[in-house]
Amino acid sequence: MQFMSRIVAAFALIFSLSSWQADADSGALPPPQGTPILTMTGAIAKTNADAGAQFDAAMIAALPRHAITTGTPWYDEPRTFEGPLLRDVLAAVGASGKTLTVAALNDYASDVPFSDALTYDVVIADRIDGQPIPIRDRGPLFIIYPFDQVPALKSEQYYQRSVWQVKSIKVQP
Ligand SMILES: Nc1nc2c(c(=O)[nH]1)N[C@H]1C(S)=C(S)[C@@H](COP(=O)(O)O)O[C@H]1N2
Ligand SMILES: [Mo]
Repeated sequence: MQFMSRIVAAFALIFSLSSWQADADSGALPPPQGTPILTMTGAIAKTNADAGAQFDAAMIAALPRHAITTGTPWYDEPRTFEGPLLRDVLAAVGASGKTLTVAALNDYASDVPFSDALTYDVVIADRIDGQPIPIRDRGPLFIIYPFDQVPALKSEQYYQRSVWQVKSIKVQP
């Protein structure tokens, strides 16, 4: 495991030194039918609105799903967070860049290295223990790293990047 984590760390370093493009998903991005809950802007190849690329809850729910059961600083017990992988959301808009500026409904914002999305199975959770996440419980979208699966992530640096009440992601070169 020690060896593997060194390999992971080495790749993370290499990723951090270059700009990365998510695997471009072919096809157009349809406009949202419902209320947009996530707006992507910046270095993205696909848009569906003047504001950039907007997703409603159904569009987020239609992406491939991934679940992480982990303890976090926000809840006393481990919870199961489910939603698309951050890297799949980036791919869906043809994002390329180095830094993701993730902003929240409460005006918090955090810079997330693009490489985190490739190195770790980071989820943009829209469900907690199988239920939609209310805004008062840090929803509707919550960035969750696999903390229990990769214990090195249990640090203030990654907690700061775990933005809850996510409303927008700006892809910076
Ligand atoms: N939307 C939002 N996400 C956020 C924060 C915040 O204030 N708002 N604080 C960040 C920081 S600095 C940390 S350490 C963790 C834990 O913050 P909390 O204990 O205030 O929830 O959430 C991160 N995500
Ligand atoms: Mo923090």
